[in-house]
Amino acid sequence: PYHDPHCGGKQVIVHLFEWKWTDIAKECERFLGPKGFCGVQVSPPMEHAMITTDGDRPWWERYQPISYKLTSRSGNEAQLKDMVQRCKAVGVRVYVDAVVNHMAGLGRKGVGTAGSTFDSDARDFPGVPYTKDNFNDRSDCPSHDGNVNNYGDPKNVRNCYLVGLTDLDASQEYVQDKISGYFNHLISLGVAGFRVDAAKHMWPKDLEGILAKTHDLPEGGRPFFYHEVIDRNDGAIKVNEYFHLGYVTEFRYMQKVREGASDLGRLGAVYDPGWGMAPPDQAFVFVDNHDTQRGNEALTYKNGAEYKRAVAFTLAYNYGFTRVMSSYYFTDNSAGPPRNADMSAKDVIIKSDGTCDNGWVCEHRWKSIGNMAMFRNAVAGTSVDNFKYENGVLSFNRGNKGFFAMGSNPFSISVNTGLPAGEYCDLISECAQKIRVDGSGHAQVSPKDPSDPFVAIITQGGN
Ligand code: AAO
Repeated sequence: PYHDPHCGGKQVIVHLFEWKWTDIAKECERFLGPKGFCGVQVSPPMEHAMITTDGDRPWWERYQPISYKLTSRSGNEAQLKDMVQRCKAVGVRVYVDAVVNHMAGLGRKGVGTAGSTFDSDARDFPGVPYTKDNFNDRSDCPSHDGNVNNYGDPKNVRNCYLVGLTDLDASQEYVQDKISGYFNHLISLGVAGFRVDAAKHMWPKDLEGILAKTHDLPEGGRPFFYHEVIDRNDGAIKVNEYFHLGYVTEFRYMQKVREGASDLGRLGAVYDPGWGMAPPDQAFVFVDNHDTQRGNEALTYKNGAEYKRAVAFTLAYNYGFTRVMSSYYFTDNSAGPPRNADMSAKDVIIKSDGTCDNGWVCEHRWKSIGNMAMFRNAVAGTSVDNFKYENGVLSFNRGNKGFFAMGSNPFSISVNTGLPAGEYCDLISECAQKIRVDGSGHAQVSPKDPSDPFVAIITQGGN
């Protein structure tokens, strides 16, 4: 019931990490709507702590809630509402990164981004309000220091403090009312769904209570939910505990696709049910996210061509519900978004060639990524056929609706596309070339731009 993103059957979300609401509204209108994106995951919109480290404000301050007032580093409530409505008007929905497992970290006190006072050590957050009684205390948590430190014990994972963040007791009806009240406020503004941050650290039955108090969307239907549950088959918490509550993040996909991006033949086995991976209709998948792009395991924009292969493949293949990452350039893992002297985030500037400026990477505007949303929409529901890896080129068709090929190098292949005869636009080149399919389904296929070795064609609206 929580699996419908409410975007008219479209299939791809982009995470515009740390973008301002005013910039996201424009991006919906000028790019995401026309390119067929289903929606945007936005950074946490609630009031958060302001943390200064080395003269900068780290991105992660936004994962330390002070209240559910909608003033954050990305903008205020009026700007949020304007964004949500303008995006919706062009068919793009907004999904909120919901930080509700905890409030700000121990040792912090002061004023949040909306002006509310707080004192974490006293567990006092008058902007909600939450008081000491609304938090888990040491008697609920079996760890020696009060922090999450044993992923083999569900009680430790869910009742102790994740990296010292004050852990709410969401079994309380009062806490469930406050969290669902936050969701309902956002839903009334037009938000279509939520990423539940640190859902692994929340008891599924507490989430059930919160979701039961969460309203339908104004246009009808349950909001879309996807839960951040890191299950690498190495702990007590399993993704399947959350299946009835929405999609679950599938971190094993991240590993599989990284391995496959440098050894393309392995991409046929990215979904490994034997490893406990969530089935396709439960798995929320991505090549990297805002955490993993700061670790050393995932492919990111810094990997260039290999990254493009991983993302383009993810969008071409038929596993899971897909999210594309859109970043800002960074070297310091804590560094916040590109900013002005007054700490506000810089505007996203679009250059004449369609790429971004002012420190924003905009992976979603790279041709072999942004143009694949249309492909995934057009082939939804079809199987992967004629999966082939030959002479350094990976190719397959999606039923009789689409054909995709990519290589580590430029290529030219004669191949059975599985498509009916016709002339189809190559989506990657934005129709700068057409691919001619003959009566037997065969075509001669090569990338238009040798430095971007991808070809994608669809039958529906694609010629
Ligand atoms: C900041 C400071 C802290 C300070 C704290 C409180 O950095 O030093 O103590 O404030 O003042 C973000 C930042 C944090 C930041 C926090 C609050 O990342 O650094 O803390 O904001 O400002 C676990 C959780 C998962 C979480 C992830 C980071 O399960 O939910 O840690 N992600 C979300 C957000 C994230 C955010 C928060 C949660 C908090 O996406 O941005 O934090 O709101 C294992 C476990 C995982 C665990 C990881 C990392 O996984 O299975 O559950 O994730 O470790 O601790 C191998 C390993 C496996 C490992 C896996 C990771 O497979 O075998 O053990 O890799 O992929």
